[in-house]
Amino acid sequence: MTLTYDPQNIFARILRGEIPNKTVKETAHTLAFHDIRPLAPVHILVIPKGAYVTFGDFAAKASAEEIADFHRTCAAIIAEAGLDAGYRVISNAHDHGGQEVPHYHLHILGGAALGPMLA
Ligand code: D5M
Repeated sequence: MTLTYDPQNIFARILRGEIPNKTVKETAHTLAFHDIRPLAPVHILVIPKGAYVTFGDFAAKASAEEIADFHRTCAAIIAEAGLDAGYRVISNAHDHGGQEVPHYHLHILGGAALGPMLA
């Protein structure tokens, strides 16, 4: 499985400011924005600013500071979005995972009962 990072992927272009986004939160290492095709009332994408392809790539190679910043940002978003009744966090990887954009991202979904994950 190749982990070569494509600098022309859509999220890289968002990070360079070439494509607009609806920003939810931005930190030194992390950007969060609304998904363009929401699957739930709340559907936020969280991406590291570094060039990582998948969850595994990020977890293996990112610095402790990047990893902490990313997850603390996710926690802040979950708290600020008022997802007290529950939420789902998903990351798709490569072909079998159905990954469309080859820059690591987490989907934060909530705002309604989502049902069983594979329904
Ligand atoms: O999901 C990639 C997700 O990225 C998918 O839910 C659509 C979303 N997307 C694609 N382009 C944009 C832009 N320009 N803004 C916001 N959201 C976008 P995956 O996990 O890779 O299958």
